Amino acid sequence: MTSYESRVVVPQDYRDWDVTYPGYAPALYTAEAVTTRGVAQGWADPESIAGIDFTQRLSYTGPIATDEAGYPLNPRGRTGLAGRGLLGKWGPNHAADPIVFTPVSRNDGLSVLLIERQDTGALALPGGMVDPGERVSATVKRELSEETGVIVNEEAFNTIYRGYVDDPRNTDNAWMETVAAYVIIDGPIEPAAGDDAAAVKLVPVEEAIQMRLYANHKDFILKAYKRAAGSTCRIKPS
Ligand code: RP5
Repeated sequence: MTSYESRVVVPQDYRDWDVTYPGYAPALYTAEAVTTRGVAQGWADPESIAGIDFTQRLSYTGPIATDEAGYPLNPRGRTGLAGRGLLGKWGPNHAADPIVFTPVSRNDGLSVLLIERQDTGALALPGGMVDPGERVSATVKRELSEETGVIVNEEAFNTIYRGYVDDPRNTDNAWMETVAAYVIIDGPIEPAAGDDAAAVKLVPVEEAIQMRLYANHKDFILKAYKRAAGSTCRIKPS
């Protein structure tokens, strides 16, 4: 199997692990890049979970539940696919998402800085994975700089979300979690696409929330926008 298209459809009423779902037998899939390159480069766990103590792994959703065989269980329930898919870690995979607002010149509103992801083509926040041992606040700054060229001090960001991400790569045994943090830059800024970004776009927030965005990034933007709208705390572009 090479794609996620082999997910079985799980009816909403059967998502919860506490609900018995007789005959639930999802395909087991972990991308080869994870088990080869990922393990060699240190961003992926080995295929065997022996030696992983899930009580010692941080999840913003709470203690990590495991099945009879010891595999971590997605806190949102069944996804229709077992294994890690494209994700490196068994259980939570940690990311950080910078949300940059900047005034729209033609009116009083704010624009949000988005990237076009190279993997799916979807518009998304310029987020990325936390490197081993990296502080999440450093990841927020680094990912913004790598993907858009915009440089903002770590201290300028306001955290508005820590938790599960409704990412299309999530499986029964591996899922995305993030810290999303926003900043208002009193423009103008000149972002440029880099790293995983095929393009960068400044989109008026009012338009962005009508668009289809990657995962549940729209929820993070809305949450930050509500907070930002009442804020007078803006930084100058560097
Ligand atoms: C999403 O995947 C996170 O919210 C973050 O934006 C992103 C991190 O993964 P990569 O962009 O590094 O693939 O779940």
